[in-house]
Amino acid sequence: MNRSRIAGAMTGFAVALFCPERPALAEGVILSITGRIEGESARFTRAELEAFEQHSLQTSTSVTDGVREFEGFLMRDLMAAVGATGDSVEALALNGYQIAIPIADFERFDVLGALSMDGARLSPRDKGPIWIVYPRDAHLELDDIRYDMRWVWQLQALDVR
Ligand SMILES: Nc1nc2c(c(=O)[nH]1)N[C@H]1C(S)=C(S)[C@@H](COP(=O)(O)O)O[C@H]1N2
Ligand SMILES: [Mo]
Repeated sequence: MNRSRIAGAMTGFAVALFCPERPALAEGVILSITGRIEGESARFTRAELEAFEQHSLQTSTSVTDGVREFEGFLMRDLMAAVGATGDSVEALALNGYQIAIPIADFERFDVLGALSMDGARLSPRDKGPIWIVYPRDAHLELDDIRYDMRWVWQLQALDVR
């Protein structure tokens, strides 16, 4: 082994030693899914989430003015992709907000994992990178505080239960 090989090996060792893998911070990953799915966990980059069929919906929200257009993947497609078998998902946001959402919501309604609003990417400063958005204006029953609570913005992780 020459010097640079040895140096390279030592750097790799140091990185492995001092930077243990933290799933939520793995490079480019914006969403981690755990719990009752196929495999231990699933991680998605923005590009991987954009590779799902993209859907858009227009709705008013409880936190913005007027009607907005959201675009992203269907939560039901995400559940299918990870092989979710549970009854609910515990959604966790970057700000620590956490709430259980019945998976049945994703079957009954076209609930989006929205990645953009009005054509602009959602950033962590502005409800991004992922905002769970319900088609509220299309279903009277969704205009309800119980559903408003499930509009998790800054979504970071889902645990299927
Ligand atoms: N990340 C995150 N998402 C969240 C919340 C929150 O605090 N953090 N509040 C929830 C609640 S309780 C409701 S009613 C709606 C609207 O929240 P707001 O009325 O506090 O603006 O967003 C939901 N999504
Ligand atoms: Mo709320």
